[in-house]
Amino acid sequence: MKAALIVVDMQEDFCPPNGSLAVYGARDLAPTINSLLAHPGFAVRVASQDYHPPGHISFATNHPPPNNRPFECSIKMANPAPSKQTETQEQTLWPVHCVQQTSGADIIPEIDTSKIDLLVKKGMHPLVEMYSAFADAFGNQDPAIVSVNANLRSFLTDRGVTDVFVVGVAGDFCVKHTALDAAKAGFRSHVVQDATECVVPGSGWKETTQELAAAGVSIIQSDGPEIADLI
Ligand code: VGL
Ligand code: ZN
Repeated sequence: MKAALIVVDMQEDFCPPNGSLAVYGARDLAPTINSLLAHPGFAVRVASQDYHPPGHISFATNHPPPNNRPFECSIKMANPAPSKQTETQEQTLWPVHCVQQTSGADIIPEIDTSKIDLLVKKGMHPLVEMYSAFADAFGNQDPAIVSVNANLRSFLTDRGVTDVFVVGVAGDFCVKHTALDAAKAGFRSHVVQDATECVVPGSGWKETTQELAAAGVSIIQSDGPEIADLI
C-alpha cells in the first residue's frame, strides 16, 4: 500500500474571519492537517487550490437578478467538452471567492506547504464548476478541457499510490467530490473526519457521510489505526 494525502482548498476565502465563503472552523483545522502533512507514512502530499477567473459561472454576481442569490439560487451549466455540450447540470451560485491572483485565493499561512509535492489549481474554466481535484462537474479530466494544471489521477498512479486520504474544506463539496472521484478512479479512498468542516454544519456532514459510505469511501479519525499504521 502507498498513501497520498490530499489537502483540499485550505484558502483564505474559505476561512473565518474574512473569507467570502467562510466555512465554520476551517482555520482551526490547520494543526491537525499539519500533523498529517508531517506524518512520514505519506508517500505523496497534494494540495488543491480553488482558482477561479473573475467571470466564473458559479459566482452569483455574474448572473442577473432576481435569480442570483448566493447559496439559494442555481443556474443551468453545460458540459464544456466539445462533443457533449447538450449535457447540462444545475449549478449552485456562490459568493465571489478564490479569484485568481487575489489574496482570497491564497492557501492560509497556517498550513505548512513546504512538503507539498503537487499543487492542483482547479476551477479555472469560466464556464464549468470543478469541486473535485480530479475532474470537473461532468467528469472531464483532460486538462485541455477542464483548465486544471495537472492530471491528479495520472500523478498518483505514476507514483504507485493505492490509498488516498482527503482532508480540508469544504467537507460537503470539494472534499466530498475529491474523495468520491478518488474511489471512482480505483484508489482506496478515506476522509479524515476531524480534519474537515462543512459549508452546512451538521446536516451537510450527515448527508455527506451517507454518500461517501455508499460509494465505498471510508470515514476515519486522524488518531485512528488507518493513520497510525502508515509506515
Ligand atoms: C468549494 C464551493 C465553491 C469548496 C469551492 O472548496 O468546497 N465550495 N467552490
Ligand atoms: Zn469555487
